[in-house]
Amino acid sequence: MRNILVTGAFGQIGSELVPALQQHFGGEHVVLSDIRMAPRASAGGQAEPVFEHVDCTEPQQVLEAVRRHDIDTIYHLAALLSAVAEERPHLAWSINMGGLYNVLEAARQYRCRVFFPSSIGAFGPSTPRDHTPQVTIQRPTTMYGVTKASGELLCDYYAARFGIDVRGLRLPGLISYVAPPGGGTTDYAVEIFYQALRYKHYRCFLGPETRLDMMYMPDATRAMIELMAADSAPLHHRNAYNITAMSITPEDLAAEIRKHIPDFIIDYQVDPVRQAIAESWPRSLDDSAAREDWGWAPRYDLASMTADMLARLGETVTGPARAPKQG
Ligand code: AKB
Repeated sequence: MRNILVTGAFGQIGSELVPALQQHFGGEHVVLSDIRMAPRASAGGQAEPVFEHVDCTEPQQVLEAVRRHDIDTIYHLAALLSAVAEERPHLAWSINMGGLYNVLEAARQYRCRVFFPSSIGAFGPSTPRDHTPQVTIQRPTTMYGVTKASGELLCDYYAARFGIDVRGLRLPGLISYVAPPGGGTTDYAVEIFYQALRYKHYRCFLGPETRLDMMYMPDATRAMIELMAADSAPLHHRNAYNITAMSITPEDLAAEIRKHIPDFIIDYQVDPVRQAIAESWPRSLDDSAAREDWGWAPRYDLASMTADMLARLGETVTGPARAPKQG
């Protein structure tokens, strides 16, 4: 095998995808890249990961990283999330679309395979919101959504026109204990755990009944690796497959946390910008195409994700993990 390049390697997804890829393929085959500098080397005597400083909006930097490291697969994670993209739409276009274009061009020149993370944000208010089909109306009204829907089309174009093996997932909100998200509409579902453990109180920026799809990060990273490993013949959609694990509201999540922290309180101070974004997205996705074409199935539901998040975060946020709840 040759090597894998991960862009945005220090972001929310990269922080968990990189270790999963290193475990699968060996650390020497995974090249991390980010616009941020690599954290200082640990003194543990372990082999340091290979790192390249890459700004994806600079085509030469992307090409150079692919050439120097003999890359054959790119997981292109560098992107702005929905709320920050709404604040800075020009920058979002430049990073999300310009970055993707540069990665696809490098993939065309060096014959690489590409993974592209699309999102529930690729849908809009005219999309059916419940059990959103794999193939349906895509007229997003956010800049983030515009870049995700356009990104799906650009990936399809490179696949059809240049024969590049580009595959993608429409990811729901991702919940992780490793790295905090930054600037997303679904970030409440991560923040709530930190605040519950620290203060037993969380003020949520989405309304109590705002229903959105979510997924625990170990399921998401497994989905990315499994999709890229799948036989290409049965893949009918590629860019991009709907996947989901749970469709929940802030009230549902708070009630589940209360099973572990009974005096946890949630209240609400709705942010109109993020609320409007959430209301333009699906409430639940139909992921049957992913299940049929490449065997997708989530392993974590609301209960198992919440128990695991609290146990793992408990070690870092408030000292030793509390004993798992029985029954
Ligand atoms: C966001 O909230 O922007 C992301 C997403 C759903 O794509 N987590």
